[in-house]
Amino acid sequence: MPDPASIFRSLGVTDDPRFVAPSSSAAGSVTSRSPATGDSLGHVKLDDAATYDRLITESHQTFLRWREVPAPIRGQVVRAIGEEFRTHRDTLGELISLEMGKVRAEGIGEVQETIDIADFAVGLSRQLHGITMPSERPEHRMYEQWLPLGLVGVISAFNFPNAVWAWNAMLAAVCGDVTIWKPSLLTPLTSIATNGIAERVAASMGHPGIFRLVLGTDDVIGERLIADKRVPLISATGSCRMGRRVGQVVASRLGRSLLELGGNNAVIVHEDANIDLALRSVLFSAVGTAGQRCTTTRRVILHESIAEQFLQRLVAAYKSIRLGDPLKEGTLVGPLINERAVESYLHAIAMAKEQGGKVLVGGERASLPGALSKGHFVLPTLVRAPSGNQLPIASEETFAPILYAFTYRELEGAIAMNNSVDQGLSSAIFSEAVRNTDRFVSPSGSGSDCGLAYVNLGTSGAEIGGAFGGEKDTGGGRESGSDSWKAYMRRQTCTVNFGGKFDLAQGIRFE
Ligand code: UN1
Repeated sequence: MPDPASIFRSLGVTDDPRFVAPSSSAAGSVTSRSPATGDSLGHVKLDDAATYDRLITESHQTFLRWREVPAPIRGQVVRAIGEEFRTHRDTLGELISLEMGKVRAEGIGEVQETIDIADFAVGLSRQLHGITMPSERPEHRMYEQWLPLGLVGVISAFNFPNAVWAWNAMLAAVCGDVTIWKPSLLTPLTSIATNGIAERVAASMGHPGIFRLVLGTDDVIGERLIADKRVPLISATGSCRMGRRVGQVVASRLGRSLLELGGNNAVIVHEDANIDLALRSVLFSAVGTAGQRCTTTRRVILHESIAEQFLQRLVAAYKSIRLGDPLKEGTLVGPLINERAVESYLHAIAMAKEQGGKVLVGGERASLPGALSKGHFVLPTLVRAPSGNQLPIASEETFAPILYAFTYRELEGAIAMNNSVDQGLSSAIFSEAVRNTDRFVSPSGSGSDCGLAYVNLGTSGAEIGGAFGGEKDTGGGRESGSDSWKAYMRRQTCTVNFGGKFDLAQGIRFE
């Protein structure tokens, strides 16, 4: 097993006093464990309230300096950070794989996503443009400008311990903001490495303190951060339950929140679909990252004419999945993050059976030999809903590789099923006919009600260029590409009178 201390050394991140080697112990710390073996990877000392407070005060001072740096120059700092992630992509990807449990290729893919958003942010640093509009008064001019916002609090989950920070932090940096990152305590080593790389590069270019990491519990740090008026934006990625809390607290202080919460994503496979394509796509979307993406396919809605054939082939594919050590070449599915996740998986399967669902493949904990015997492995599972499609457990998001299969006769019914859950993140349709695919993404909005809609692709694996996020209980926020950067800036409408005459809008006379 690679050793985190030597990974930190090769990444040039050796100065975080919060990291304690696995062989030592430290009071007030949490232990990071490999989900594949249960072994300790090291301990992390948690920050307390006083440290948090000092960090926010310092960060405000940093912000006052950083916002004076012209945006394209800020972009050069982000460019250098992106280059450093490029250099260390594979090593950092392996650390993600080690600590979070996703397979090596996906760990590396996650760092690639960080590199991509850094590139995007560099371009953006010369394009943070506002519009101009004509004034109704002579010799007046109106325009909008976008200004740095301040401190941006980023709360992230264990499943994307590197890229979700980058979606926020790379944009925030070019926008002139300082990022305060509170990562999941299930993946603290990845966050120390990630933030450490960015901070080291920025500091070497004369800009220390733009990227701050605060490690602590929800009680001590999370609650303080979301209630803190000095932090105008909280961007939170995680469960709907967490997002509700964040949304309420931030709204009560009239702050701004950007919420990217749970998904319950469906794929519709129509009778005229390219079945080979649909099978491969559904398989990756449903079992990739062991079902622990917010974009994981959790429901497959099959046209009744192809359902039997599709399920048979899917069962065969599930049986051939190589489950095991995420760092080993050829493994397709690694472990779940911890024992609690295994319990949720087992609970959902028990509920599905009770509700009349039929487990077609999987449905139990996987026992692997040797060092992996203490890992949190489960079998990827396919459950067929009873006829009539009543399977209430399928409306819940269980963060595990469980796919529920439903059938339909008319496309309208399939779209209604797609939209029938509380969450609205990702969705997909497979069909070779534009009549069906464009019905799914109809400009009237009567198709998929999700923030992401795919045609002939699975529900996961978004590119960074688009705005990422969803509707309903998914929280409505948009991160990453397109114009998501606007969330990290404040808008100012400027009206200039260059004529020197007193002239009121709306034709009001005030003589
Ligand atoms: C998440 O699971 O929180 O679209 C993010 C995807 C990835 C991002 C997932 N690009 O699957």
